Amino acid sequence: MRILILGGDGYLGWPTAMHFTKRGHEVFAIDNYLRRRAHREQGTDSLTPILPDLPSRAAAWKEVSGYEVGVTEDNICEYEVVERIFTDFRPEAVIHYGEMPSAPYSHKGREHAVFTQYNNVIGTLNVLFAMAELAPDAHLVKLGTMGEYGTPNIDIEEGYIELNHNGRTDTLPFPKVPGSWYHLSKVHDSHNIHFACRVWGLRATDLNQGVVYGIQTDETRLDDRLMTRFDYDEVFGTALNRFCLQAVIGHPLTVYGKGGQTRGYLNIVDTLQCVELATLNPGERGDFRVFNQFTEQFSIVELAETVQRAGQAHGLDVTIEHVDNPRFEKEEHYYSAKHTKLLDLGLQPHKLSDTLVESMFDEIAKHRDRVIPDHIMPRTKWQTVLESEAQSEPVLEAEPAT
Ligand code: USQ
Repeated sequence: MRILILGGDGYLGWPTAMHFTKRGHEVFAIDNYLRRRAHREQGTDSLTPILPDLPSRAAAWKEVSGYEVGVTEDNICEYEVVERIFTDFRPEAVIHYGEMPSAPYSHKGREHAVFTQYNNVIGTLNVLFAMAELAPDAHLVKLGTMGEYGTPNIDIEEGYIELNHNGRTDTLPFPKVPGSWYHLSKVHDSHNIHFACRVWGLRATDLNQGVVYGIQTDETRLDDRLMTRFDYDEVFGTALNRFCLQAVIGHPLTVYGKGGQTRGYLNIVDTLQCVELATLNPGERGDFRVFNQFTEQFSIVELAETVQRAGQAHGLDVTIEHVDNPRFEKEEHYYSAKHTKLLDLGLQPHKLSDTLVESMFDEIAKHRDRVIPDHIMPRTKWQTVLESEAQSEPVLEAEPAT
């Protein structure tokens, strides 16, 4: 299958590119290095020392495995770019990771919120128009987020809910009450994609993914040059990855507020499985499928306690600190989200275990000299925008890297 990967330089995009070529697919990856530039601007970096660009990663992959990934360094917010790639590559599947992925980044101030929504919504709109014009049979596999739903006081369904209202019944998109400008950008995408499926008969799968953790996949393990990025800073790092790094360097685990915030989680190797299952089993033309993509749910305190326990077994002295919550979110709430559609397609979950956490400690410890401790504590606040220390930071331009 000809598979186009948008955001092919990212934490998930690069392992996905290797994964699909190894299974005999023709892969082309595009990225404009948005996250690398955002890191440079805030003085942070990936813990893992990744190769400097996509062409060097593709060359290393070819040398190690013999497989080729086609790459281009460009921006999907420019329609000519998307048109050119669709014309030249003629994708049968489009895997779309190509977005600004951080909730805190979108809360640094007005410009960051505008940039996030412009970048994510316009990029996706360009992809939809290119599909309608040039690849109407292709299947869009879009990375959405569980955060689109928020934390409602009812069970979360997979995308749709049957409602009875004043004696009438309909199946409608599940209500969405997201918790950040970033998560909202994904809600806007979902609405736009659903509309394009209904009106133009495109086919798409929205993968509402939970928080991903992990550092290695079967392919990244083959050679140090194939490593994926690993973010731990307050802007791009996510809960479990941050906690594992904090445990290794002796920083207290940063539980925000009471820590009852519950989310869905999955191992990075299960992201690859889920994306593959969705891609190889497309829906019909006109279908907008929504899969909830996570394997287990935990509260933040449960995660911190798991890391603490694994740390103790590993000889680390791990403490847990409840820091002031920089976000506006419920800290104690009901949470029960369905996630059976990917299991029905054959997903075999790799669940979180103390051994897995300990193996992450070992990987992290190899690069501990690269940690920048100043960027671990949260400083981007949801409610005090004007007082935020990050207010003076520059915003990325929606321009390709030069
Ligand atoms: N949290 C802490 N301490 C930390 C970091 C986070 O208590 O040091 C808490 C947050 O307050 C939040 C929860 O952990 O309640 C999750 O935060 P996160 O930073 O791990 O994840 P989030 O901001 O939700 O975003 C991440 C990815 C995003 C993806 C999303 C899936 O950055 O791209 O869409 O996870 S989900 O959370 O299901 O919406």
